Amino acid sequence: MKRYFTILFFVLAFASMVALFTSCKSGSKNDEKDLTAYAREVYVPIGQFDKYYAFLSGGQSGNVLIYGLPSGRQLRSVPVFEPRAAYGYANIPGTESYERLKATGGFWGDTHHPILSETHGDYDGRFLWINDKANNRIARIDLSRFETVAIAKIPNINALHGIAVVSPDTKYIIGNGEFRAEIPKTKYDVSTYASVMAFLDPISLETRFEVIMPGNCDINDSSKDGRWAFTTMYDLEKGLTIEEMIRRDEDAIGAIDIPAAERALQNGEFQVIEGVKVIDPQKAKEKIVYLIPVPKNPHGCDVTPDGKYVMGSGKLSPTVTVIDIAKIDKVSHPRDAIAGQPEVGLGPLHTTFDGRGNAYTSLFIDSQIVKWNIAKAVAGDPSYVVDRIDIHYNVGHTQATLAETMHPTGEFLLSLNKLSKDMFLPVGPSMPESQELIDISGEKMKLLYAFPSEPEPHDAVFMLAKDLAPKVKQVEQPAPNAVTEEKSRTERIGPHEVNVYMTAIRSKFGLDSFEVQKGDTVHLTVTNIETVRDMTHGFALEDYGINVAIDPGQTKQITFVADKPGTYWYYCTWFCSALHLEMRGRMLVGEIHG
Ligand code: RUQ
Ligand code: CUA
Repeated sequence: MKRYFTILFFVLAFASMVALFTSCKSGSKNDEKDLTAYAREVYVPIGQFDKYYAFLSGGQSGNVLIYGLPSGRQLRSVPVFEPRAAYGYANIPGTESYERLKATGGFWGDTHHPILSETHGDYDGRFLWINDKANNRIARIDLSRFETVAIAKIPNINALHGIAVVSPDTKYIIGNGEFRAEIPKTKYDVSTYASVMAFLDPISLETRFEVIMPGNCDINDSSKDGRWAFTTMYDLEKGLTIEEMIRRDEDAIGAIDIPAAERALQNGEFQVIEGVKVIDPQKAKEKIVYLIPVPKNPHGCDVTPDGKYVMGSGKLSPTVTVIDIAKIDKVSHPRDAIAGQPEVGLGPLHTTFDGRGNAYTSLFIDSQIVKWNIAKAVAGDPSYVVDRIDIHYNVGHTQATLAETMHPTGEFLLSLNKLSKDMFLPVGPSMPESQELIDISGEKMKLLYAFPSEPEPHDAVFMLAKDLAPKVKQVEQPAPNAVTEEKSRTERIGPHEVNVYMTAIRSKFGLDSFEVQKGDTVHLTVTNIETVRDMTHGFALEDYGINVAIDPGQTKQITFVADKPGTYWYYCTWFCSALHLEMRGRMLVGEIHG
């Protein structure tokens, strides 16, 4: 057994390299005769909408990518942990978005897991959350405007990795630390290394409490009834090097009894560390954390749509461990909660569901998606594997449409592949990532097509367009500080401070010019007074590093110091009309102050 794992480890480590030399045979991806049929399945005629929104994490790009499915057309990307001048997001000191990033850990993030808000176990279209593994942050995106509205840093966590909504009504967002380090981090001390699971308020993102875990954590999910928070744990050895982390053949899925943790909290069984109530389950009266053994270094953690099972995908073991959730606190040994452990292939990373009793597991090493029947696997029926399909290449996450809800649609599955190699035109030594869309509506899976993306989508979630599109705002309601056309003006409020107010509408700013003095602090307020969707204007000020986008109805405020004398044109950056180029004005910076 030991030898098998050692071999498997090396296979895993070198899989990408080997695949690079062996799998570059374009044209072998689909059966020629099926191509038109497949194309018809994904073709969305001009003027018609995609059936699904797909939200993909942007990984080290620090954003969220939004695609329409099945077309694979990219609709937008939402900047989260990175500045984006085009939208005026976090690119100008003093603005809310800029100061929020600065205060929570900086202007770059590593986003992994997008999750959607739920009501009664189904998506309600209000919010999307995404983690920043690199800076231990979480962000909330308001889906009525596809904009990041809140970001928080989670205390006592190193590498905030798995996040999940606590079903069915989003009571908490749970987030774990993948790495272990000192808690609290006051000095170097290996003996205090730990990892925690944090329970966050979904709106304020405040950490309500944390639970210390007996090892590291990786990927999370929750039971459908709000009772359990689950996490895969791949380093129960508490190793510090790769060799130490893979020493044992057994790790675990950790299950946190949420009501028991809440009771411990009420009974004062916690310590406040870094301002957060931290529960040490070893000191609690009630049992809070259960460890269900799973083979060596598991990865994905996925609860079935009916809430019956939680599954740990094997990674270094060719199996998926199926755990009967109802048995976790009933059996004398946690091992007895295991309902099945089907072998699925090499390098299983994540499992997703179609709501018809089938599971789909991504196989990183085999570069395959395997479809298997859950009931058969649990019953020990050897014919549990239904189908396998080759993907291109080295799939990480895989997600089926609405698989995280209680009502999956079982229509499409996205294979989020780590390497694209020969799939697209070369764009340098580094290639785009490859997402493959698979039709899972029938018995056999059908690979429809692939589309590239910026690096690198880790995970994806989907919403039916009909459930979200009607909730998306068309124009903003005027804010209390909105400027009206008659009120465009300049107002000196101090010897070195000026307020400037102006409107923007096709194709004119409220002020053709305004005058300030060198050294003045300028508080600029611009309101877009358009009343129709899509008429976004921009305000860019040449040589001052300023650009904002102002959506219809929206008001933006920017403060800067006019530290250079002379004439500086401001102009609209969104091509809004035939007179877009003329939509500009001058900031005149005098030298009265010397
Ligand atoms: S992890 S390839 Cu960051 Cu989601 Cu599994
Ligand atoms: Cu307004 Cu271009």
